[in-house]
Amino acid sequence: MKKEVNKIAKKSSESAERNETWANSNLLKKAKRLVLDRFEAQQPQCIFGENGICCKNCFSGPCRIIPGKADYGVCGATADVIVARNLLRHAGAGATCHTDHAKETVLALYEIAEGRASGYRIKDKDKLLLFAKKLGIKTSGRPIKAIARDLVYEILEDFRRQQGLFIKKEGTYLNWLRIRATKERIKTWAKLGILPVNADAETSHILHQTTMGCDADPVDLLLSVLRIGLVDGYSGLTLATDIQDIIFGTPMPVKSEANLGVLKEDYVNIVVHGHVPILSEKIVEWAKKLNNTAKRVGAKGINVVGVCCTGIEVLMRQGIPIAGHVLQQEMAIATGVCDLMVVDLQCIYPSVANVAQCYHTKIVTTIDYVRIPGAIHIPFEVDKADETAKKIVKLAVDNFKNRKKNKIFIPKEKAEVWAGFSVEAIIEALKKVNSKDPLKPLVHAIKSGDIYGVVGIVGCRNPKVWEMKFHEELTKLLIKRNILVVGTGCWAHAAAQEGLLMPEATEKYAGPRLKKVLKAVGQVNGLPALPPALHMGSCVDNGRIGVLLGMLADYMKVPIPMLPVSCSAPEYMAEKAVAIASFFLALGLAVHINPVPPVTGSKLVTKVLTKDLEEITGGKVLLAETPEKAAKAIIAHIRKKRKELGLRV
Ligand code: BF8
Repeated sequence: MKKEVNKIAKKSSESAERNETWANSNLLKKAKRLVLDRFEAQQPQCIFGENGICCKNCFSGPCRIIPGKADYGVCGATADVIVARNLLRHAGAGATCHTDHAKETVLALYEIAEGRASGYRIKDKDKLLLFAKKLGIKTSGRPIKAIARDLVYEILEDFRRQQGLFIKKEGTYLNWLRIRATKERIKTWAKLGILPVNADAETSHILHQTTMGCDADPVDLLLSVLRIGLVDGYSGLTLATDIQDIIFGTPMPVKSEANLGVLKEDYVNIVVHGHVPILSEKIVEWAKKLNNTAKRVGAKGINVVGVCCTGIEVLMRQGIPIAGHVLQQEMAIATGVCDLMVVDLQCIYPSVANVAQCYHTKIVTTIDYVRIPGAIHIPFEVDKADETAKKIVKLAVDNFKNRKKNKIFIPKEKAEVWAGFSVEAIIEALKKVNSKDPLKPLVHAIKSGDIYGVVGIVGCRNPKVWEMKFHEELTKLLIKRNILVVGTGCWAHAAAQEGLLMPEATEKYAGPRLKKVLKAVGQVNGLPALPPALHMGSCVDNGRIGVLLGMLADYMKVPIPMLPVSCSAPEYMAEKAVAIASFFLALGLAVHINPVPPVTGSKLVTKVLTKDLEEITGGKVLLAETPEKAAKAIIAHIRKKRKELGLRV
């Protein structure tokens, strides 16, 4: 075993020197390789866990399935049951991250509507009115805040509706799904009996369903995975994005920079990290207001940069530079110039507080249920947003003097990034080509094969596969084959750092036909070309991908599963990614997932996900462990779809 660990350690340290784009070897040498070292210390990882055949749901266990020796857990659960139950729990946990996020944003809108959150306004009134009308709320002649309050009531119904929950009632399901999903998909989900009724009840229900002695039917458990996917898709992702757009504005294309090189030695550096823009938007605002205060302590000003999805939120709407993806969060501290890292929720390594102890960095937690020993906790509430943000920014300024000069090393790497490609931004860009019928040129390009297909690449960066540069290589392979890539989350950090999210990348990497389209659309929009990979936002912005696909399907008058499109989460790590993948599978997409998800311990679950599901929702899981194999599988799927639609292959 020791030999094996050494082999992996050697392989990874060689890779660390190879992959300089984000893992600067000098920085890693100085900081002892952080997450990569901890990953190596965990080798070899548990094979039962990797195959999904470990059950810890009761205390007769933990049980694990050893084919031919122990085919059943103590209670008699088979590998199929254990794998399906585990998958459902992962999806449920992931969905709660997004539904909590969405609900807190909705409650912030409520406080704004009630006049108790004076630091915020409703920026996208048109979007608010659009959804209000769709939900049958009277809008004409009413103050915007009154309409917002009624909208919140309708949304909260999706978190408290009881009717139809246990006694089936036809036509009772999530309001947000009703107004955001296509009619065809709703019909399909209704037939399958998976339309969710109440987001919170559904996610708590699956804890019960998967407990010892409840559901022992793997197929039924997998149907629940799809239901949770819909909870995630509509009461999590799409809802969070829509309400954030209402409060902070719908993103439009914006240029900025990406990678650790965005940190500046002579500025007070504040890193915003986590997922929720409610806090980070205020930090950005107060950093501007207190810029002169920073000058009084000898800095040139205040430099706010982002990590993970909070970083992306403020990039999308404010053009704030992004310092890095999930694996770079500690590296930002190890530069020695991070004066303060303020975090909200999700994907925050507890280790940031340990790393900060080696430097002068202050870590500030802000959410009641996200605490880290060693961090300063400053509770953030929307009604006191301004005073809290001001306090946090001042703390950073005061800490500038504590820098340890001999510990400073900022990697030079950084790249230009274009972000802000919301669905509305894409439509606006297309309107410059055809103002009356903006989707027409896009659909025409898809039909003619100039755009061979559209692929969403999403999700995390995973230390298991980081040396492959899976995100970057897969993106390059697809755009070379004239496939337009859209994406979100840590993919966007990786793609940006590789220089794939800027107009110049089109000339360098796109296939000739895609290049022609992107240049044409870019040039009427004042750019040499649109980037070949469009940054659609943070992980919750995967809802934008769902909306875009729905619009394309409606325009082409075909169900979503018939579109020449696909998705990939090539380095997924978080349970949230399982929930997102479940949403995409319910939408009817072929979803490439890597590393291989913990389902291979069950032949039945693996078969349902990779084959049978295609007959059920139209979706299926694609397994491929290298960028080349993934590109091949995705392109084959798109070719099949084009053939079925009678398009050129
Ligand atoms: O929600 S992509 S590592 S940062 S989970 Fe986390 Fe994964 Fe990054 Fe944002 Ni998404």
